[in-house]
Amino acid sequence: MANKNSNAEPDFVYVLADKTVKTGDNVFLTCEANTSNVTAKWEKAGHKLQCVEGKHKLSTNGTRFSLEILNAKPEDEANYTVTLQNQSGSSSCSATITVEIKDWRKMEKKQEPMIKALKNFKIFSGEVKELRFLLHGPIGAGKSSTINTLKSIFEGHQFINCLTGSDSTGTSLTTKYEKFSIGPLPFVFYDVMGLESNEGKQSRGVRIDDIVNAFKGHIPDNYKFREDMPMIEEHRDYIISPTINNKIHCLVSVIPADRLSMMSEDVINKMRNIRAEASKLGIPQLVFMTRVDRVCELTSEDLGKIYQSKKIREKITMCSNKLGVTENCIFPVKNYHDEIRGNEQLNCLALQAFTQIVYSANDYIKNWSSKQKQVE
Ligand SMILES: Nc1nc2c(ncn2[C@@H]2O[C@H](COP(=O)(O)OP(=O)(O)O)[C@@H](O)[C@H]2O)c(=O)[nH]1
Ligand SMILES: [Mg+2]
Repeated sequence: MANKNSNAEPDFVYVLADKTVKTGDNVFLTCEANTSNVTAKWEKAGHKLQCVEGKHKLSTNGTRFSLEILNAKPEDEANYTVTLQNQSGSSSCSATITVEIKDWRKMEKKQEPMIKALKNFKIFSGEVKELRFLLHGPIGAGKSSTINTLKSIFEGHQFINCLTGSDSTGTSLTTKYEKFSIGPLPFVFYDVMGLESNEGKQSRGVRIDDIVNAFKGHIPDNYKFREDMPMIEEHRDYIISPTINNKIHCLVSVIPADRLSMMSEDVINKMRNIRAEASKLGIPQLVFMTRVDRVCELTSEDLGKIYQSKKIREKITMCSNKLGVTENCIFPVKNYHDEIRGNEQLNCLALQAFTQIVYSANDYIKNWSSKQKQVE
């Protein structure tokens, strides 16, 4: 190389290359000049790079000029430029660093092991015929759709729109205490009438005292809830001495991700009150956050990337703050909605969430069992 040390105008032998890294990785940008008789100036997004100790490492080795960025963070994502200069002139090149967020939760990729585990699941106590889940949440949250999704996984066919309401319905479709089974599994769902709040009017939907009655096992199947009065002992169908088989074993709050920020105080307060009542009775509680495809393009295009999505993560944090639930109790799900075919990723998300509520309900049964033994 004749002009390596001469006063030639700087030029690049190798230019910087674009890099895509995960958070926490180190990134190495390097270029090679035609001469070592140059100084290198680095820029980030068009401004002089402010070197930070422990973050940036600049180095020169003969004709090689490098920048190392340690422990990449989303804020390191930018276009970086190096300008080589000497008395004969200058030359620049740029590269973009993209920082992907690491999966913040593990996504199960195979549905079969989860399906098998649920099919073989044995309830802790032989006295308990089935684990009973109560789904509650605002109208249009996706409660019926969630049941449809699980049914379609275990019953092998699609259940689009047979139970679900339309997006625009102003009032709830579900008014009965109706039981939904999931194939032959010992798990049943009750989908209680939506929690409504109609423009300034009082909140409607199932009364909190009736939800508590359901928790405790006083409400029979197919009871039609009334807004004006709760179920009372004097009612001919009131279950006076409920057994464990009449009670609710796990509460599932269903929250639509795309409407979270618009939910009224009224509905939120009602949900918080219901959760508080469940806590008093020792009933485990989890949250299904539905309609995730509506809030994140990345997720909508590839459900497998849901746990890399910043938007979904933000929604989970928002949901956690609003409802006062820890983030690890919130499960994002997407329901069958306009799909024609089954989708394994969609099933996996639903199955992960379902598995959690099954284990939580079973924990409730374990507690109940050990209390029974103490009494005996
Ligand atoms: N895009 C999308 N739409 C959904 C999802 N879950 C439910 N929906 C739609 O949201 C609307 C309300 O759902 P529905 O299950 O009837 O809500 P419910 O009132 O809580 O029972 C329906 O049009 C569903 O098709 C989802 O995960 N993604
Ligand atoms: Mg419904």
